[in-house]
Amino acid sequence: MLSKKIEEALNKQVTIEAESSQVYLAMASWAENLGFEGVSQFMYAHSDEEREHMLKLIKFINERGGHAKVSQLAAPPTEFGSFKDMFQTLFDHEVMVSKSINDLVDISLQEKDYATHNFLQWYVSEQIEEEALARNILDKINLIGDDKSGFYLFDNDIKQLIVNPEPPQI
Ligand code: OFO
Repeated sequence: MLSKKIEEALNKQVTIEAESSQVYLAMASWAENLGFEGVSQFMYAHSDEEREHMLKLIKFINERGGHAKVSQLAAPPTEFGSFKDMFQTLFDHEVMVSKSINDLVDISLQEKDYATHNFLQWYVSEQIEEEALARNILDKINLIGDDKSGFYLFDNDIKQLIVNPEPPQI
Protein backbone atom coordinates (compact mmCIF):
# COMPACT_ATOMS: atom_id res chain seq x y z
CA MET A 1 0.00 0.00 0.00
CA LEU A 2 1.35 3.44 -0.91
CA SER A 3 1.65 6.13 1.73
CA LYS A 4 -0.18 9.38 0.96
CA LYS A 5 3.16 11.13 0.62
CA ILE A 6 4.43 8.65 -1.99
CA GLU A 7 1.10 8.61 -3.80
CA GLU A 8 1.19 12.39 -4.15
CA ALA A 9 4.81 12.42 -5.26
CA LEU A 10 4.16 9.70 -7.87
CA ASN A 11 1.11 11.58 -9.12
CA LYS A 12 3.26 14.68 -9.52
CA GLN A 13 5.57 12.59 -11.68
CA VAL A 14 2.59 11.44 -13.78
CA THR A 15 1.98 15.10 -14.63
CA ILE A 16 5.67 15.71 -15.41
CA GLU A 17 5.79 12.75 -17.82
CA ALA A 18 2.53 13.87 -19.48
CA GLU A 19 3.88 17.41 -19.86
CA SER A 20 7.13 16.02 -21.29
CA SER A 21 5.10 14.15 -23.89
CA GLN A 22 3.28 17.39 -24.80
CA VAL A 23 6.50 19.41 -25.06
CA TYR A 24 8.07 16.85 -27.43
CA LEU A 25 4.86 16.66 -29.44
CA ALA A 26 5.00 20.45 -29.88
CA MET A 27 8.64 20.14 -30.98
CA ALA A 28 7.67 17.41 -33.47
CA SER A 29 5.00 19.62 -34.99
CA TRP A 30 7.33 22.63 -35.17
CA ALA A 31 10.06 20.60 -36.93
CA GLU A 32 7.53 18.98 -39.27
CA ASN A 33 6.26 22.40 -40.32
CA LEU A 34 9.80 23.42 -41.20
CA GLY A 35 10.15 20.31 -43.38
CA PHE A 36 12.61 18.46 -41.16
CA GLU A 37 11.25 14.96 -41.38
CA GLY A 38 13.95 13.17 -39.37
CA VAL A 39 13.84 15.58 -36.45
CA SER A 40 10.05 15.49 -36.36
CA GLN A 41 9.99 11.66 -36.44
CA PHE A 42 12.49 11.63 -33.60
CA MET A 43 10.33 14.01 -31.55
CA TYR A 44 7.07 12.13 -32.27
CA ALA A 45 8.76 8.92 -31.08
CA HIS A 46 10.12 10.69 -28.00
CA SER A 47 6.68 12.05 -27.20
CA ASP A 48 5.24 8.52 -27.39
CA GLU A 49 7.95 7.27 -25.06
CA GLU A 50 7.06 9.87 -22.45
CA ARG A 51 3.45 8.80 -22.64
CA GLU A 52 4.63 5.23 -21.94
CA HIS A 53 6.55 6.52 -18.91
CA MET A 54 3.37 8.18 -17.70
CA LEU A 55 1.26 5.04 -18.24
CA LYS A 56 3.77 2.88 -16.40
CA LEU A 57 3.45 5.19 -13.38
CA ILE A 58 -0.35 5.22 -13.55
CA LYS A 59 -0.49 1.40 -13.56
CA PHE A 60 1.95 1.19 -10.67
CA ILE A 61 0.07 3.69 -8.48
CA ASN A 62 -3.24 1.89 -9.03
CA GLU A 63 -1.71 -1.56 -8.53
CA ARG A 64 -0.34 -0.48 -5.17
CA GLY A 65 -3.69 0.70 -3.86
CA GLY A 66 -3.35 4.39 -4.75
CA HIS A 67 -5.37 6.47 -7.18
CA ALA A 68 -3.50 7.73 -10.23
CA LYS A 69 -4.78 11.18 -11.18
CA VAL A 70 -4.96 12.60 -14.68
CA SER A 71 -4.56 16.33 -14.31
CA GLN A 72 -4.63 19.46 -16.41
CA LEU A 73 -1.39 20.12 -18.31
CA ALA A 74 0.53 23.31 -19.01
CA ALA A 75 0.50 24.27 -22.70
CA PRO A 76 3.92 23.76 -24.28
CA PRO A 77 5.55 26.50 -26.40
CA THR A 78 4.75 26.55 -30.11
CA GLU A 79 8.08 27.99 -31.31
CA PHE A 80 11.53 26.69 -30.43
CA GLY A 81 13.97 29.15 -32.06
CA SER A 82 16.70 27.10 -33.72
CA PHE A 83 17.47 23.38 -33.63
CA LYS A 84 20.23 24.13 -31.21
CA ASP A 85 17.81 25.98 -28.93
CA MET A 86 15.28 23.19 -29.24
CA PHE A 87 17.70 20.41 -28.33
CA GLN A 88 19.08 22.54 -25.51
CA THR A 89 15.51 22.88 -24.22
CA LEU A 90 15.12 19.11 -24.51
CA PHE A 91 18.35 18.51 -22.62
CA ASP A 92 17.42 20.98 -19.85
CA HIS A 93 14.01 19.37 -19.62
CA GLU A 94 15.53 15.92 -19.15
CA VAL A 95 17.85 17.23 -16.45
CA MET A 96 14.78 18.60 -14.64
CA VAL A 97 13.05 15.20 -15.00
CA SER A 98 16.13 13.40 -13.63
CA LYS A 99 16.10 15.69 -10.61
CA SER A 100 12.47 14.97 -10.03
CA ILE A 101 13.08 11.18 -10.26
CA ASN A 102 15.98 11.50 -7.81
CA ASP A 103 13.75 13.40 -5.38
CA LEU A 104 11.20 10.59 -5.69
CA VAL A 105 13.88 8.00 -4.93
CA ASP A 106 14.78 10.02 -1.83
CA ILE A 107 11.17 10.11 -0.66
CA SER A 108 10.80 6.35 -1.20
CA LEU A 109 13.79 5.78 1.07
CA GLN A 110 12.50 8.17 3.71
CA GLU A 111 9.19 6.30 3.67
CA LYS A 112 10.96 2.92 3.65
CA ASP A 113 8.91 1.99 0.57
CA TYR A 114 11.31 -0.46 -1.04
CA ALA A 115 8.86 -1.62 -3.70
CA THR A 116 8.56 1.94 -5.02
CA HIS A 117 12.30 2.35 -4.68
CA ASN A 118 12.78 -0.76 -6.81
CA PHE A 119 10.19 0.41 -9.37
CA LEU A 120 11.94 3.76 -9.72
CA GLN A 121 15.26 2.19 -10.70
CA TRP A 122 13.93 1.73 -14.24
CA TYR A 123 13.42 5.52 -14.44
CA VAL A 124 16.87 6.22 -13.02
CA SER A 125 18.48 4.15 -15.83
CA GLU A 126 16.19 5.63 -18.44
CA GLN A 127 17.21 9.16 -17.43
CA ILE A 128 20.91 8.33 -17.79
CA GLU A 129 20.22 7.21 -21.38
CA GLU A 130 18.01 10.17 -22.22
CA GLU A 131 20.47 12.73 -20.93
CA ALA A 132 23.32 11.03 -22.80
CA LEU A 133 21.30 10.97 -26.02
CA ALA A 134 20.40 14.66 -25.75
CA ARG A 135 24.04 15.56 -25.02
CA ASN A 136 25.18 13.52 -28.01
CA ILE A 137 22.73 15.34 -30.31
CA LEU A 138 23.80 18.75 -28.98
CA ASP A 139 27.44 17.86 -29.70
CA LYS A 140 26.52 17.00 -33.29
CA ILE A 141 24.61 20.26 -33.72
CA ASN A 142 27.56 22.22 -32.38
CA LEU A 143 29.80 20.53 -34.94
CA ILE A 144 27.44 21.46 -37.78
CA GLY A 145 27.41 25.15 -36.80
CA ASP A 146 25.64 27.13 -39.56
CA ASP A 147 26.25 24.66 -42.36
CA LYS A 148 22.92 24.16 -44.20
CA SER A 149 23.92 20.92 -45.92
CA GLY A 150 25.13 19.70 -42.53
CA PHE A 151 21.59 20.15 -41.24
CA TYR A 152 20.19 18.20 -44.15
CA LEU A 153 22.48 15.27 -43.30
CA PHE A 154 21.71 15.64 -39.61
CA ASP A 155 17.99 15.43 -40.36
CA ASN A 156 18.66 12.14 -42.12
CA ASP A 157 21.04 10.81 -39.49
CA ILE A 158 18.77 11.48 -36.57
CA LYS A 159 16.42 8.80 -37.89
CA GLN A 160 19.02 6.24 -36.76
CA LEU A 161 18.82 7.65 -33.24
CA ILE A 162 15.12 7.05 -32.89
CA VAL A 163 15.00 4.90 -29.88
CA ASN A 164 12.28 2.49 -30.55
CA PRO A 165 12.62 0.57 -27.38
CA GLU A 166 10.59 -2.34 -26.37
CA PRO A 167 7.61 -0.73 -24.81
CA PRO A 168 8.28 -0.61 -21.09
CA GLN A 169 6.56 -3.32 -19.07
CA ILE A 170 3.36 -1.74 -17.90
FE1 OFO B 1 12.39 11.74 -20.77
O1 OFO B 1 11.65 11.42 -19.14
FE2 OFO B 1 10.35 10.29 -18.93
O2 OFO B 1 11.02 9.59 -17.43
